Amino acid sequence: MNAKLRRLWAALAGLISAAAGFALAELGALVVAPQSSPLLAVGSLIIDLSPPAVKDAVIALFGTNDKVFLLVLLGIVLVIAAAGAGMLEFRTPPWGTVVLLLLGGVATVAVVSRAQSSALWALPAIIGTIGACLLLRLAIRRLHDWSETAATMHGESSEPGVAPTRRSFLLLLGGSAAVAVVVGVGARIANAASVAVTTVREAISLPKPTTTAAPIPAGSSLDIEGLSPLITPNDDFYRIDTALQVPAIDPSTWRLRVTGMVENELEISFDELLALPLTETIITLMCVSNEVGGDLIGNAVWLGYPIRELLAEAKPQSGADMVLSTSVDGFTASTPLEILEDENRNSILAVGMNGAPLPAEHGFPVRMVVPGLYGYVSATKWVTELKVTTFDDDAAYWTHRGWSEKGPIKIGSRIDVPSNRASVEAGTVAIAGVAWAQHTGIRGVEVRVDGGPWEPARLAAPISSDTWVQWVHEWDATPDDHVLEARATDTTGERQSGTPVPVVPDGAEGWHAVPVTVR
Ligand SMILES: Nc1nc2c(c(=O)[nH]1)N[C@H]1C(S)=C(S)[C@@H](COP(=O)(O)O)O[C@H]1N2
Ligand SMILES: [Mo]
Repeated sequence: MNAKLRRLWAALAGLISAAAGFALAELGALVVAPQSSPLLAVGSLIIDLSPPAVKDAVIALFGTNDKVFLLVLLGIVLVIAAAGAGMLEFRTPPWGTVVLLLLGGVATVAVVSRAQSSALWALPAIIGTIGACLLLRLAIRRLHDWSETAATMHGESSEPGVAPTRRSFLLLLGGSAAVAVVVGVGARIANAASVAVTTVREAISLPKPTTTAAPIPAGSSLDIEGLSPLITPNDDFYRIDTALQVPAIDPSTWRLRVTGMVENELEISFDELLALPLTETIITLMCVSNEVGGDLIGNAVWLGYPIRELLAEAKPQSGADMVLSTSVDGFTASTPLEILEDENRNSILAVGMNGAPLPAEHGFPVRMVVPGLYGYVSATKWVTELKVTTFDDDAAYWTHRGWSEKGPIKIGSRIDVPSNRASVEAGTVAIAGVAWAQHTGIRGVEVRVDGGPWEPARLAAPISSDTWVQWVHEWDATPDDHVLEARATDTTGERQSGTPVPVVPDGAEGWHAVPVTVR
């Protein structure tokens, strides 16, 4: 192998390593945040940093193609730098690696300097940089092996000793290139799509509700530090789904179809849905997988259209007893038809959450919310179809996996303060938390210390039977280790059971017990 050929192979190794790094970063951005992709971040940084004179000149020359020009220029610079890194690494290691590290450093700075970035956004660029450096070192080592065996064999590449070293270099390079192109392009397209949907979402202004939720009663929020807020902010709302990547749905292409055992199959677009009289309703959503004391529960103000109205228009046939809702990602939930048709239950197709369009991870543009049922049998996000059917004929995603086909939420309560294993000062200590019995309502909560007598807690004014309620109990704490427990009673008199039951197949049971130390 002559020197020129070696340099060429080394340059190619540099290029493919950089490409693999970018692909890895795009893949990371799929998980972290689409805006954390270094490719566009570097472009934006250059736009922001270039002096106005340069910008004007570029715009004068290329007009509206200025961005294209910039990206092409950036691409050329990157190709030269990456190829150079390969050649440097071959001749004077580790200088090629240093060049890649520098490029990665610039990309990382570009990402974290973007508007609204978080420190986490640096991760894709860092992972990509590490991947690129490792690949470059490995590839160059193999190139050395190949060129050394070739040299000892007097350059006879047909010699048996040369073939394996050559093959392992070419395989590494070819394999990495193929994976980088497939993964990189795929992930880039997905990231671009979700950035586009984010932009669309931010431009949406939701209509005012025709029916507003009754005002939240005074005194329903207790002012106790550490107690869960009555309304859970969107950013703190628990998220549970099977989606590896949050679906990116353009609302202008979104349709909901009502199908199956109905007189009138129907289809509705997002704009048509927004034009209907919308209802505002406060509902506490909860996951069946919530352990006793867990945080897979949240309360939000939802804006949406009553599902019963849509069903009334579709006219379910007699014999139907279930609605199988399907998400764009294939997830399904089975909800009793009777519950969705119930005049006294605000089951809605939600478009808004706490005054904003649904966040992408909570089902943008449209999801279901049903009071009183666990999310897995009712709260389909990114919903696209409601099939009226029967429990005999159809089963939902989690039913196939061993969970109960029906999932009414069980009565429960949680102690928020003092927190688990907290150390508190002796004297009056507020024991406070939340309790829920969705669509039935909470009558009371009791608290006990060290298995002693149950004492009634003070309930805050509830918003409605569909929401959780806050409670507090003033405890005269004496120095020692103690265990606090709480139990709730619903408005029918049913008391929360203390016998532990696991979450599978239809929700956990038991009292939340919190050990604390009083000093
Ligand atoms: N498309 C889709 N919708 C889904 C799920 C899912 O996996 N995919 N999970 C359900 C479950 S188990 C719960 S508890 C709720 C959670 O909703 P959240 O993530 O908005 O809190 O969504 C429900 N809707
Ligand atoms: Mo869930």
